[in-house]
Amino acid sequence: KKSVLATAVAGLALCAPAMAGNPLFSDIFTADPAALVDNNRVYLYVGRDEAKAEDKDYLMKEWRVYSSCDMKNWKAHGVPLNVQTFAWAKADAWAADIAKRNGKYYFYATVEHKDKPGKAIGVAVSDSPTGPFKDARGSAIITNDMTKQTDISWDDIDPAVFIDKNGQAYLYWGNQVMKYVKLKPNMIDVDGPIHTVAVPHFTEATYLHRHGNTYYLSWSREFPELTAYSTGPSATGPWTYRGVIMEKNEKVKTIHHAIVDFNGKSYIFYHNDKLPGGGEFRRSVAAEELHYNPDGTIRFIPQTAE
Ligand code: FUB
Repeated sequence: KKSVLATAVAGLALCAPAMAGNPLFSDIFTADPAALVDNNRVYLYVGRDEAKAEDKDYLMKEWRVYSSCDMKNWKAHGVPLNVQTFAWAKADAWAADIAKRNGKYYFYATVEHKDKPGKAIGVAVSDSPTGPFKDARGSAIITNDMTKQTDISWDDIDPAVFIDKNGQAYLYWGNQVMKYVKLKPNMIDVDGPIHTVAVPHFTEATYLHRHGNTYYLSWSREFPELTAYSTGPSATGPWTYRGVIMEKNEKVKTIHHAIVDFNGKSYIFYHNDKLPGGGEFRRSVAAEELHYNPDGTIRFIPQTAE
């Protein structure tokens, strides 16, 4: 029989920061990571790529959630929500992001709208990071009206939610044009006008985080995509372009990322095509440690198999 001390030490060893091999999950194809650190665990939300090898488009119906206390051992928690969670949506569980406020978890998700043109963003809520989530407002928080000549049906995708130190929440999103809007404290309504942000070669997959007193706005640039970033003194800039932190993938053109601090280290999650049988519509989520230089810039991150 193990002593209480031995059990505690074993538990600690299990939760010492380590890195699992990449890709993180090998039972299914996964894409578009979103991450949340909560109660000493990192929760990783991914879209499930269900396309067959010969398919020429995404087939994504649900999100999956995994969690870890050490970045090495991942627990699968199943399907916290899917396209049907939003009665007004008809397909495409594309990229998402999550935030916690007042003990509730708010999940912002890209889906194809049933009645409005193209993609829209919904928000679902749960009392637990592993779900189940339910539609928080019964309608999309962001829709595409296709009123401008330049509008494309997928320009309202890839939400990134950020809650600032003063409690103000922001939703960033977009494809080709980066947009953001303030959120009301209820996290489910927008507060004020939609703004656009000009960053070099913006494609999609906006991400906003803070490290120390610096705000980091990152995104996928060009196509095939590289991960690039700017820094600024506030959640709305002004932004100074700092360069590329991750090179494009070998085969798959997208790379969608998320960045978190966890257990005293920083990590970037992204997707590539490294799971056997992988490809454009059969992606796999991976993680790397991310290092900040003393001047606050981010060191270039090579992709590894570790
Ligand atoms: O997974 C579908 C779309 O591909 C995402 O919304 C984009 O970020 C890109 O990864």
